[in-house]
Order: sequence, then C-alpha cells, then structure tokens
Amino acid sequence: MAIARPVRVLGLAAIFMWCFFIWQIFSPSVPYSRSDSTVYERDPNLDPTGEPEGMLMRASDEYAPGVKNSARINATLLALVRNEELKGMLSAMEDLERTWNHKFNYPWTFFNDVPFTEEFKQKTQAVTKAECRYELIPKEHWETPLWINKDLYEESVKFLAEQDVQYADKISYHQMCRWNSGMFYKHPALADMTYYWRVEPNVHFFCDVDYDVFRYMQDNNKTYGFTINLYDSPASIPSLWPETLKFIAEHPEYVHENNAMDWLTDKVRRPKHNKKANGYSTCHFWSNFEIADMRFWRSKAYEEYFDHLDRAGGFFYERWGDAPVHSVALGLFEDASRIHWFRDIGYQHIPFFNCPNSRKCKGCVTGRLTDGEAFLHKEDCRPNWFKYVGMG
Ligand SMILES: Nc1nc2c(ncn2[C@@H]2O[C@H](COP(=O)(O)OP(=O)(O)O)[C@@H](O)[C@H]2O)c(=O)[nH]1
Ligand SMILES: *[C@@H]1O[C@H](CO)[C@@H](O)[C@H](O)[C@H]1NC(C)=O
Ligand SMILES: *[C@@H]1O[C@H](CO)[C@@H](O)[C@H](O)[C@H]1NC(C)=O
Ligand SMILES: [Mg+2]
Repeated sequence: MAIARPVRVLGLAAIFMWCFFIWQIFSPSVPYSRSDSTVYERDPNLDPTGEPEGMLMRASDEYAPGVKNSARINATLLALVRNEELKGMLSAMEDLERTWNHKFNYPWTFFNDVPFTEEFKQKTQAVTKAECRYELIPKEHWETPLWINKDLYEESVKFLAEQDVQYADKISYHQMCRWNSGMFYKHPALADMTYYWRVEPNVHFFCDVDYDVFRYMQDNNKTYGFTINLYDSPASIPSLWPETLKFIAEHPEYVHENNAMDWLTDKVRRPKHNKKANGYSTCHFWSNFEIADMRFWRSKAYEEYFDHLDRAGGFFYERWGDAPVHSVALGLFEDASRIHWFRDIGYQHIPFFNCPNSRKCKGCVTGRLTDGEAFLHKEDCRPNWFKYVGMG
C-alpha cells in the first residue's frame, strides 16, 4: 500500500521528535564545558584534604557544656530562622552537632523578627547539650528604613521581577539581606561575641571536624572563612559596584594594600557578568555558610561602607544580597591572606556542595559541586579565588 509522501515525511518527523524527546530526558548530564576557563585545571576537592596547618585545639574536658573557664572563646553558632522552618533547622543542627559541635559545645544563638514559639525553643534545645539563646530582632534593625520610597520600591520590584531576579517581590527577603549585611552583629545579644558560624535551616555537614574552628580563626589571624564561591545574578546588583567605587573614591584609605581587587573585577572568565554588573565580576563567598570575626563588620571602614550602601537604597530598589556586599567589602578592605577556604568542611546548601576527598566525610560525592542541572557548573567561580588569591 502506497503512503502519500507528505504523510511519510510527517511520520518520520514524528519519530525523530520522539527520539529527541527521549534523549533529552535520559541522556547523561554532561558537566558544563569549562573550556572558557583558562585557569581551571582540576577541582582541588579531588585531592586528598586534611586539616589546616598550624596549631589546632582538640576536644577535651575543657569543652564540656557549662564548665567554668572553658576553652571556648567568645563565639556562637548563629541562625536567622522562622518558626515554620523548625524541621529544617533541626536537621542542620543535627548535622553540625554530630560532625563538630558535640565535641566543643559552642552556644547557638537564634534570631527571628517575631518571637520564637515554645515548640521551637524546646525542640532545638533538645538536639544539643550546648546553651541555646533565642533573640528577637529589634524593629529598627529589621524594618524598611524611612528613606526608602514606597512607590519607587514597587516600580523597581516590577522591573526586577521582569528580569527574573529571584525573590525580588518579597519585601522580607530584602529585609533579610539588609539585616545579614549590616545589622546582625549590632544585636545586643552578640555584644560579647567576636566570632560566629552562620547556619541556615536545611543545610548539610558531611565531615568530622576535630579541632576548634573558632580557635583556628583566632590563632591564625583569620577574619573570614568560606566554603563555596559563586557568581551572582548581575540583574540583582547593577549599581552595587558603581556605588562601591564612589565610596572608595571618598575613602581610598580604607582599601587594604593586600586586597583582592583582581578577584572582584575579573572579566576574563565571565565577561558578560562583569559588564552587566558594571565592573564587578559578581563572584562572591556564598554567605549561607560563613565563619567570621565580627570585628571586621564593626570596623569604621565597613560601618561607613554599609551606611553608604544603605542610603543608596539598593537593598530595596535592587536586590543586593548580603553575599556580594560582604564579599566586596572583604575583597577591598581586608588583607586577602586573612580569608580562609575551609576546604575540609563538607557542606551543602541546595544546589551546591563543598565535598572534600577525605575519609572523615560521609554522605556527599567527593569533588561534586552540584547535584542540580549541568548548567549550574558555570556558576562556580572558585577558580578565580585560587588564581588571584590562593588556597590559604
Ligand atoms: N526570621 C526570619 N528569617 C528569615 C526571613 N527570611 C529569610 N529568613 C532566613 O534567612 C535565611 C536565608 O533565607 P532563605 O529563604 O534560605 O534564602 P536563600 O538561601 O537565599 O534561598 C534562612 O536562614 C531563613 O531562615 C524572615 O522573614 N524571617
Ligand atoms: C567574652 O565574654 C565575656 C562574657 O561572657 C565578657 O566578660 C568578655 O569581656 C568577653 N571577651 C571579649 C574579648 O569580648
Ligand atoms: C594579623 O594580621 C594583621 C593584618 O594583616 C597584622 O597587622 C597582624 O600583625 C597579624 N597578627 C598576627 C598575630 O599575626
Ligand atoms: Mg537558604
């Protein structure tokens, strides 16, 4: 039986489409081509990772919960979290307690813009022997500042949303980013604290860490520790770098001689991002993980920088994140040798990992950056940090 030619063509086309569809679904996900990178040779997470060099403080009776004159320094685990995120918070706490804090018993400090429920308090305290503190954020630290114009904010949000800026239309997200940028360390509950380790609900920790990381920071003169380095959405920060340049033109004295300017302004690896962000590479420390010394945020340089940014309005008219704000400040005002890659701390916040090659790690795949879509590989900018600053 003869089949009319157009029908044959249509049939073949349908078969072809079907095969393509199946292939799209089941084809192995190939990691994103890194051919655009001249510096990325090998993921250093594939190399065996041990503890950092230098003197390390080990667990001992002096770290028991509640002991007098304990070996602990003034430091806390810190979480901004909502009551509704209790389950995710417990999961993150259990991971960090199991891998690290049950040996050192540093206190947990929880922050919220509304009071914590009794259930939240009881259940979180039940997963740690360490002291837990529950703190309310004062209104003047959380609320949108008076100089933010409501109509302009509404207009700006529409524009950001059109450009697919995530959470642009969520005012609480803007408030959260501002609080994490320039407010948290001003809370009276942290007045005696020097170091903090930021923890978000639902993150994971994979590796046993057998030394006091806060003492490591202090003894090795470190200001800031990170695990993951990513590019940001340029549409969320178009005027962050221009505002920053204005600030450093007024205050050249704050720029450290051993800064990480080359890392901040790289345009080799991802030129379009640099262009859209008006001169900033958008590479930042992924701040849902940070172990840091609050004296940096409390310094005159950072305080004035934050005030400048806050007045400029970009936390609301754009969607500046605390990650780029912290990173730009560190890259300019801090000695780059005081910023440390905690390569030995296995960590995940969806969708990215830091998973070292070490027998101390369980539950993550060595060297795997993401378990999400292949294109996410191009968001990784660690190679630039290693290239311009190093692996210290
Ligand atoms: N109390 C409180 N915490 C918030 C609020 N918004 C965000 N957070 C917390 O801020 C952190 C970052 O928020 P998240 O939704 O994880 O943002 P993402 O990681 O950028 O997707 C998490 O620890 C949240 O629990 C808020 O309105 N109130
Ligand atoms: C550490 O905290 C205690 C109170 O817990 C305080 O008396 C002391 O001054 C603090 N030390 C520093 C260096 O901030
Ligand atoms: C710590 O670093 C600062 C700034 O780089 C430097 O001035 C100071 O001497 C260092 N202190 C120690 C103990 O190494
Ligand atoms: Mg999060």
